[in-house]
Amino acid sequence: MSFSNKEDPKTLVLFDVDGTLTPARLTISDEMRQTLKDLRKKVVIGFVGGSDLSKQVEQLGDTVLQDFDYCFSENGLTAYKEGKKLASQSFINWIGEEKYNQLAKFILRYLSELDLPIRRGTFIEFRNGMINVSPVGRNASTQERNDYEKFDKEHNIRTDMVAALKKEFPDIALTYSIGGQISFDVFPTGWDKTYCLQHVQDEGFKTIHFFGDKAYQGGNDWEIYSDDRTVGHSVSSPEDTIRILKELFSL
Ligand code: M1P
Repeated sequence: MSFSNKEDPKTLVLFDVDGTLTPARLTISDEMRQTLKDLRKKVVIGFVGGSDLSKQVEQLGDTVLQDFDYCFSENGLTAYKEGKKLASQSFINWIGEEKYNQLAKFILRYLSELDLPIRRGTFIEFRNGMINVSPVGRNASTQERNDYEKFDKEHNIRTDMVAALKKEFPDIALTYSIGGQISFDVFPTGWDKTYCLQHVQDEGFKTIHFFGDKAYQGGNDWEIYSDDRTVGHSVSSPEDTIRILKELFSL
């Protein structure tokens, strides 16, 4: 067991990123940074997000691999412990080129037929452990993101599209997760945030806390929040996360 420098090395605290450590897609505040620094002296800390590492670096800072004991990108498909990379799997190996082609063609056709007020670029982002599908495109600005999110809620764009994909590909064991503002993630069933727990389950932790803002059925924190291996904390904002941490760990 490493982490012997901590007051309580057998407690791990994992955090979702968007809406939990930072406002959606924005950067970490000084207050959150300091709170995590204080917490890290006491326990082992890590984050688990759906985004890839480059986006988490944008949000959590260039030194993210040094600032957290565990870094789990793409739900743990890309994983680091104490700055060192752990073994990972890939979405494309799992699904195979032929089925992925069918899926991508269906998605692009479906997107091309949607009536949307604006479109930007990068409609399918191909990641190591998943694909991310965005009707407006991942190059949307912050304002365009906010506008799209509102439009999506009014017109059920993403929920309808997920229903269409489920209907079209009932034989592929895929999970569709609407976790952010402008997109949804598509990954093999089981590769949700609980995937990261396999990296820590034999590490001797007695308690694993998880903090997330989408801890409701259908939200992308639900599976890990409700998993028997974690103590789940549902938060409403990064400020709420800080409040609970201060109470729980006497910071
Ligand atoms: O972390 C939540 C989600 O954040 C982004 O979503 P969006 O761009 O739609 O706001 C994406 O990185 C997504 O993969 C992730 O699940």
